[in-house]
Amino acid sequence: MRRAVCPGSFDPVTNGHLDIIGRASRLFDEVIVGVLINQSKQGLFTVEERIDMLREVTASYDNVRVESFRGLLVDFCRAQQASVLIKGLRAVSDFDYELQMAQMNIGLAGVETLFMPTNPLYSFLSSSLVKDVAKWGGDISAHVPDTVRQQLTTRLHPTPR
Ligand code: COD
Repeated sequence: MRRAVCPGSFDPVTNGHLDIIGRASRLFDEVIVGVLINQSKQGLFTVEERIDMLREVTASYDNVRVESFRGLLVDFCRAQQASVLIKGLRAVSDFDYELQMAQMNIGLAGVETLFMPTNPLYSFLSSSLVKDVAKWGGDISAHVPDTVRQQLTTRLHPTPR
């Protein structure tokens, strides 16, 4: 079985992430979305909330599964019996660090990284930017699925009691 991992923080998932996950699901028998548990960085959403959102928005893909991991990504790949990582590349600025990680991951455990060019519609999109725009009341409806937009609004602008 050809199995690939799409790793990330997904705090929260954006349409850019979803585009990469959907395209990967057409190339591999199974795609595992790996959500990093990062104890040194607190996100806006808990890992459980991020997983719930990811499961909801990938529910239409039969061959996509969402899991969390801590520690090294290559250890997660080994545990999932996946030898390929899929990463989206937005711009040249992404490439430098992604190349370093790809080379480290192949050296550590022989895990290959395949890069997919971002859909031009989403080439400027990141979770951080979406959170910033949402924080100041900007329209993010073109950038995240509706359920994510609603949860961002509730988290950032709770109704006063
Ligand atoms: N268009 C296309 N792709 C996108 C877009 C977009 N608009 N936005 C994000 N992506 C893709 C990128 O490929 C990105 O890598 C991935 O989605 C996830 O993005 P984020 O921002 O949610 O996640 P990151 O970049 O914080 O995730 C980093 C990892 C979790 C992959 C990394 O920190 C990691 O591997 N950590 C585990 C520890 C480890 O193994 N360290 C050693 C590495 S060599």
